[in-house]
Parts: sequence; C-alpha cells; structure tokens
Amino acid sequence: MNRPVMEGLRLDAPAYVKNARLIAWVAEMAALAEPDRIHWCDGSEAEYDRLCAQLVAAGTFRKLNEAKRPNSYLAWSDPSDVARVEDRTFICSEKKEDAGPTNNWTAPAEMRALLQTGENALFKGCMRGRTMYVVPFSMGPLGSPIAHIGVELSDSAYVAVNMRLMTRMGQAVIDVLGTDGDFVPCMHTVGKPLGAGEKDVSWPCNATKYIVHYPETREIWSYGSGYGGNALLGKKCFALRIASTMGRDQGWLAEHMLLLGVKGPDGKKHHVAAAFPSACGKTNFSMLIPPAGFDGWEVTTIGDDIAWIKPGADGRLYAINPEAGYFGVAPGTNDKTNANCMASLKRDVIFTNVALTDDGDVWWEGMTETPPAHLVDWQGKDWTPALAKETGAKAAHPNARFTVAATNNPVLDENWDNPAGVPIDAFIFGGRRSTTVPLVTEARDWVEGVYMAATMGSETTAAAAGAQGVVRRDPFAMLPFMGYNMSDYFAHWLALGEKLAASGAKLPKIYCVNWFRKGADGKFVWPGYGDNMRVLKWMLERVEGQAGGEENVFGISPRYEDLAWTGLDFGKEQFASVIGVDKAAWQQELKLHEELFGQLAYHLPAELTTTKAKLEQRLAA
Ligand code: SAT
Ligand code: MN
Repeated sequence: MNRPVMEGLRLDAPAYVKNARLIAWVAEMAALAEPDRIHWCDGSEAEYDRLCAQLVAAGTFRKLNEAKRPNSYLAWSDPSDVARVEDRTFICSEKKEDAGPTNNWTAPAEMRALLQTGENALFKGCMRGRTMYVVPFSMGPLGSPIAHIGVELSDSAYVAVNMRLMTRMGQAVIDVLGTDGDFVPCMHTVGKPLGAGEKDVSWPCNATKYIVHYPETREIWSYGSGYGGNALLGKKCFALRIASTMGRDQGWLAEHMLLLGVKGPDGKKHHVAAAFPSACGKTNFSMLIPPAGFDGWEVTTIGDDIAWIKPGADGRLYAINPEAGYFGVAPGTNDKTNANCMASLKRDVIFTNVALTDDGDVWWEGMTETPPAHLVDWQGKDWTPALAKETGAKAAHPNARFTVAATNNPVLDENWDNPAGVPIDAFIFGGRRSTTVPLVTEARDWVEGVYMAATMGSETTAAAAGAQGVVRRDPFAMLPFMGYNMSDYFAHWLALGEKLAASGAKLPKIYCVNWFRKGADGKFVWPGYGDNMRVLKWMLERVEGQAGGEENVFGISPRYEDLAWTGLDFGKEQFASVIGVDKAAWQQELKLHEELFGQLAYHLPAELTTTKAKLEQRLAA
C-alpha cells in the first residue's frame, strides 16, 4: 500500500497489511504528526540489527565489547528522562469518578484538544524530521485467547528495538490481526521535531510530558518521554492501565504480578502470582534459586512484572505473562542476589543508564563488591570509587535498566509461552516496609486477602520520579497502574472471588509478605533473595493443607518451627523480630487504612470496612 498521506509522504504499508482500520489509523496519525518517513516493523533480526546500527550512528547507543557482552548496547538517557512520571500520567475517562481519586483526570475532549485537535496541539507536526515506526505487537502468546494486540506508532528507534525484546513484535502479529482483528492504538512521540538541517541529540525528549489513557475508547497517547513505561506502551500503559479496564468489562484481571512455577521434590508443580511495587524485587523473586538444603526444589519464571489472569472452564484462574522480555532494575543485581538474571544478561541486551567500563562493558552499583578503578558514569562523566566516596555520585542511575528477551533466561518455565496459561495456586502481595508488616501472613479467606492487598503500603523507590523512601498506600501494587476507579477494582476482585467460589472451585490462597523489615541497626533482618524460598515453601504446604501456623490479629503466620531452616543461621529471636505483630504499630497502621478508605469512599465495598472493623476488634481484645 503506497497511498500518499500527504505531499511527499507515502504510507508504504507492506502488502501483508490487510487491516483497513490499521491502515486508516496510521494514515490519520501520520497526517497529524507529519513524520518524514514511515517504517513498518517486521520484527526480523535483520531489522533489529539495522535499527541498532542506526542508533549507534546517532549516538543513542554504544555497542558494547563484542567479546565481553555480545550483541549488546548501552544507552544513556537525558538526565531529565529517567523514570515513569506519575504526575504526568492521566486516565481520561468520560466521568471523573471512573478514573477515581488515585488517578490524574482530565475530560477526554479537553485532553484531545491539548494533544490532537487544538490549534497548538502537541502532536501536530511532532514527528517532523523523523521516522514514524509502526510497531505491531501481541501482549501474550500469538493467538492465545488471553492475549491482545496493540500497535505502537513511535518516532523513536530505541522504542522499536526495545519493543522487539519486550513483546512478540512484527509481521506475525499483523497476520493474526488479519483484515478485521482488533488492536489497541498506542501513539508515542519523544516530542522533539527536527527543523530542516537540525542536528539531533542522542536522547531526544521534551520537558513537557503527557502519558494519557482513554479507557473507554482504549487508546494510549504518550508525549515527551523516551524512557521505560512512559514510552514502551505495551507495558504499563496497555498491559496494566488499559487492560485493567478490559478485565473489568470482560471478567478477568490485569495485574502487576510476577508469575513463577515451583516444583517440589515430589514432582508436584504449583504456580504463584506475586504483586510488588516497582523496584521491590519482582525480577529477583521470579528467578529465585532455592538455597542449600532445598534439594529437589525448582523455581521457574513465567513472568517478572505483569500477569493477565482469566477464569478457566474448570473454575480455576489461569495466568499468562503478556510480555516476552524483562525491563528490570540493574543496580543491586549480582551473582549472589540473582545469578539467573546475571546469566540472562550475558548477551543480546540493551542497557539503559548503567555505567561503562574502560574495556567497553557495563557496571552498576552492587554488580561486584569492588567497583572498577575507573568508569564512565550514566551521564558520560568520569567516575572513580574515590569520587563516589567523596560526593556519593552513582555510576549507574538507581533506576538503570536492562532490556532482554525472556528466552535468555536459563530458568524460563516450560509453559511461559503456553497460550492456555498456568493455573494459579496462590497470590502474594508484598510491599517494602521497614517496620510493622510481618514477614508473611496468610489471609483467612478471599475477602481478608483482598483487604490485605487493598491496604498494602510501600516505601517509594527510584522507579518513579519524585521523593523516595516515603511510605504510601499502594493497593495491589497497582496505584500507578490502575486504569479505573480503585474501589471499583476492589469490588471486581471480590466479585470474581465470589463467582469462582460459587462454581465450587478451590480459590487460590492469598498471602501478604514483607522482606524488608529492618533492625535497630537500620539493616534488613531477613536475608531475602534465595531464602525467600523458605517462605514460599511454607505457603505451598499451606495450599496443600500440610503446614502449621498460628493465628494473629492480621491473619495466619508460621511459627518458627513451621519454616525449614537448614542452611541458614536465623534464630528464634530474629524470627520474632520479622514475624511479630506490634499492637501499637498496628493501631497506627489501621489509622492509615482508615485514611485510605476515606480517600476511596466512593464505591468502597462494604466487605472491606467490615474486615477492618474485625481487625480493630481483635487488636482491642
Ligand atoms: O518504567 S517501567 O514502568 O517499565 C518500570 C517500572 O516502574 O516497573
Ligand atoms: Mn513493574
């Protein structure tokens, strides 16, 4: 299809593109954004290599030492464009109440005027001087009944190559789309048109940023950022914000959860979905290596960030990982904390905002105990350990990331690409809390589990722009990713539980965990990482009705003797300090739940206030 869109610009759609709505939309967007060229991504390796070479020529990418890190690249972003921008993220539903009090909202017509239709609309001519990449992608295995298709239009080749690692991308998706298949349109620009003869910068972006979602028409419009979840629109924008509204309408769940398989020595396999806020160790947990003393246990990764979960005909919940790659936090990753991740990163990686070694490889804080004597930091400046000691300068940005295909993971689950998904046995919800919340607690029933998830709090991290280390309520670890009213979402979870229970199915158990409690010395008490296996084993034994536990105010927690301690020197006193429920702290905590419920009062399910009242009674008893 060579139809001209405007003078000098041709649509250049390949012959295999037969979807009339797609062709019309691309033409419409090209007329709006006025790129110089249009490139339809076929997803081939040759195309990937070509785009990477182009990014190297443009100064966006640096090719890493081929002997040390084959087929890998390093990008340094603009220092102002390093994380998700939550205050610039909008849910533009027709009614404000449908976005709810936890989201930024602007009326769709007003937002459209600002972005598309107004006289100075931001997207008008935003791609001048650039190429518009048409990036067709499938979230989930191609053709899976749980999967959905999106098409991202972007003026960033960095986005196109990252999308190839993060999703199933290219011609095969167009084939599934056929003549009248449905897709979510995702429009993205870095917001930096080039004038005639203007030299580009290595990381184009704009100080003005808008990450906009129209849940009713299922559209995404992203302006001004080239980084992560702001720009790779299949991830948080589609797979969480838009998909959560699709799930509400169609009876399924889109969750900020890793997915893992656990096989015990008896050969029985369980599947677990676990929600944690960004940069709280989801990737590490999903690639966990069981510690010494856990012979015969095997943990395999299905996903590390997002799960789409649908009820199956048998009344169980089946989950897929909609993504095909990992966009994980690099700092802190090493052979001890996550050897499987380190192995995944040996080749074929795009690194963003890590440091460059003198021999053309990468380094980040925590990668090795002793840092190299000299590095070039993520802003291109000289870095030495002495300088770091003096000024605290970080070689890698705390939110530095790697992008790598799931197929690089040595412990990838055999069913990671299974279109039918895997049946869920347990849900885990965890925040980063230095105090108050016990290492692990089992909810007594589904409603109590939903309560735990709804009231979860976590200390903020570098994954989002803004203050760090502040406790904020992060219901279901979905606060930045909810596409509709949070209280309606709680109700959706409750209704789903009720429906599954009514069908006679055994519901997954729900757990609340906290790996992050600190001692008086300010250090984490629980070793975390591989040792989380001890907690995981207890949960799965509980699922099978095999392990003991003790009721407390908040739910059921293991006694010291209920966990396996072989290979770890962790005494009863230490255990008490991570599992204990401190009454005074919980009275404080419940006040924060009260505050949250006040904020979410509109449509807040009565079951949650009832559960809170029961908690208060137990605490007072
Ligand atoms: O930048 S992302 O949104 O993809 C990473 C994260 O916050 O989890
Ligand atoms: Mn995430």
